[in-house]
Formats: sequence, C-alpha cells, structure tokens
Amino acid sequence: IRYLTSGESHGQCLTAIIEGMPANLKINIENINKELKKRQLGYGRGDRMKIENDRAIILSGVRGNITLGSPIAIQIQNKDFDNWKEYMNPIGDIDLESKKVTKARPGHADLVGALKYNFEDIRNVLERSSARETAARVAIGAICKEFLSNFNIKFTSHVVGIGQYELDKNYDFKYISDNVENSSVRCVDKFYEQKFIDEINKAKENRDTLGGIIEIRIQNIPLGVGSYVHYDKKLDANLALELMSIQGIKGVEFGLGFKLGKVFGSKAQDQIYYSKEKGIYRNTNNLGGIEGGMSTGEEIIIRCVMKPIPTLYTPLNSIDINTLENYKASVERSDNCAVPAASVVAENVCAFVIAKFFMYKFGNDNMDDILSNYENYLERLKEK
Ligand code: EPS
Repeated sequence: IRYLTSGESHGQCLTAIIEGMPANLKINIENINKELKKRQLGYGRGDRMKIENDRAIILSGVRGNITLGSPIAIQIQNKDFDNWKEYMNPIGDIDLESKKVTKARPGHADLVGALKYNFEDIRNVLERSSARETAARVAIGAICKEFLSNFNIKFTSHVVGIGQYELDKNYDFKYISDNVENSSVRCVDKFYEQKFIDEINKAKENRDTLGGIIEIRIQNIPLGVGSYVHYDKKLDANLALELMSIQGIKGVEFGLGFKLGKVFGSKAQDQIYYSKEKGIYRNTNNLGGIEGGMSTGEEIIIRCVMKPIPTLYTPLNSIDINTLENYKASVERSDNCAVPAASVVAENVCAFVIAKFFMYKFGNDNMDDILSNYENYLERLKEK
C-alpha cells in the first residue's frame, strides 16, 4: 500500500491517491472529515484556518461507502484559492509579479529549494513545502484508521511540551483519548495547558513562534507487525520516516527514547514473564512497544519534537536570492504555533504505517480474508 499527494498551499486543491486498500471496507466519510477538522484547530494557528473548512471529497475507489480495492482518490479544496486564482492558476496568463518572494526565510525550504530547482521566485518552493500538504496526509491516515478500527486498533495523541514547559506526569491512553479534544492546545494536564497557552501568547506578543513535543499512542496492535529481517521492514524505522517527513519535525523517539542512553541495560529492557492467566506479559514498556522492528503487543509510544515555525513576523537575517543583497527575510502570514495540529497529523501518518504493515502480515485483498487471517493468527498465539 502506498500513497501520493499533490497540491500547492494556495492552489485549487490537494489531491491524495492511496493504492492498496482492501475491498469491502466500509468508510464513514464523517470520520475522515472529523480528523481534518481536528487538524485545523489548535491555539496558535493563524488566520488561514479561518478561511478553510477542510472536507474530503472521495473521487474514486469507493462505491456507496464501500471500498472497491482500487486506488482511492481524495480531494480537499483550498477555499483560499478564490483569492489566489490570478497568481496560482495552473494554465493561462497569470500575474507572476505581485506575489513574488525573493527573500528566503531561514529554516524553511526557501533558499535551498530555489537554488536547487533554479527558481527566481521562492513562491514556487513555499507553495509546496507548506504544511498545508499535511491535510492530504490526514485524509489518507483517516482512511487507514477506518480500516484498523475493524481490528480495534486505536490511536490518540497529545501535546506534552510547548516552549520551555514539558509535562512531568504520564497519562494513560484512555485519559488522553477522553480529554484531549477538550483542550485548545491538546494538553490533558490543566496546569500545563495554561502554561502552554501563556507561552504561545508570549510568542505572539514578541512576534515570534514556538515549537514543542507531541506524543502518539497506539493500542491493540497484535505482536509481530513489522519484521527484523530487513531494514525496510522494521516498523519503528518506517514510523520514524513518515513522522520525520512532517514539516517541522526534527526528532522522533520510541518509549524512553533518548533517556535510554542514560540507563544501564538492566534498567532499560522490558523483562518477560508468563502466567497461566495473563499468558506472556511485561510489567514495563520502556521500548515503546517495539522490539527488533516488530510490535510487541504493548502500546506503541512515540514522541516527536517540532521546531518553531520559520515564518516569523520578526524576520531574521537573510538574502535576496536574485540580487544576493542582505535583507530581512520575507514576512508571510503564518501560525505562531502549530504543535497541536502536528499532533493530529502525526497520529494519522502513523495510521498509514500501521495499516501498511498490518496488511503485509494479514493481506490486503478483501476484508473477510484479512479478518480470518488475523483471527487464525491470534488463535495460534493463544496456544502459547
Ligand atoms: C504555512 C503558512 C500558513 C499556514 C499553513 C502553513 O498558511 P498561509 O500562508 O496560507 O497563511 O496556515 O498551514 C496551512 C495552510 C494548513 O492547512 O495547515 C506555511 O508557510 O507552511
């Protein structure tokens, strides 16, 4: 299973095609739209999200809410295109001057993108490198969640750090899942929720931006999804690839993550036990539910760090890519903090990876065959 996305931030629409989804999967379009809505929220978002109302239009691969096994094409329209037609229309004479950008924003794809692709207008880079593209990936992930919900696989995510503040408590899956949607910064801890909001306000006042840390939790993945036999079959490696490809993400860790570099081996591993009642079990989950590139059956726990958004209202030192003169970087409309949105994106890109490796294990032709492969496998494991 694979997907492609296309679309510019102020172009007509985003398009995503996912190939490899099984036949006879029931899709509830409202579940997909709910995920898209969640991605648009979050304290710290700029004015663009007041314009957009992201909804998935399914163009092919589904008939009467049921998948056909053929590629599924999804469109998400950019309402803002109405204001950008004369600058962004793919065909015809357009105004290429009025919205031209020549001063590169440090930290964005601007400088390297323009040099690499030989552009005199950075708009040709920023339109595609923009995080607007993540809406398409959320739609793909939401379809994958529809598939995985048939096996009771559940996702949640929350923001655990913004700026200098980071949660000092662990919350369990259910608590996060039940409470996260009530928080504008996707923080389930009331004390830190206010600290996060204060930090974002401070950034706004200073015409600055902020990053943070998000945590993704995935429940009920049977053991043995992913494999140790080859580098590109490892579940954690594939999750990290997908997460690192989200705009602004600079680091990914599993379980105790970087803290594992500070403890003795005797304290790091999740020891293995057996009892008649529980079967094989562990009392800890330091490795975040993945051993040897395979799911262990424990909850998968991942954290990602997002850097502050590079589009600053206080522009940084940069150059004009055409004249090479020193300037302040261009000021574009931007979000002050998009960490809550990134949390929703991260959850959904993980859903794609989990669905992909789940299908490698149990097949992807049609739902009945996948379900019986899955049940047979669980039966065999029960005998242990
Ligand atoms: C973005 C800049 C802003 C963000 C955008 C990402 O958009 P605009 O330039 O239209 O104001 O709101 O994010 C989205 C459009 C989105 O859907 O997440 C950027 O420069 O990356």
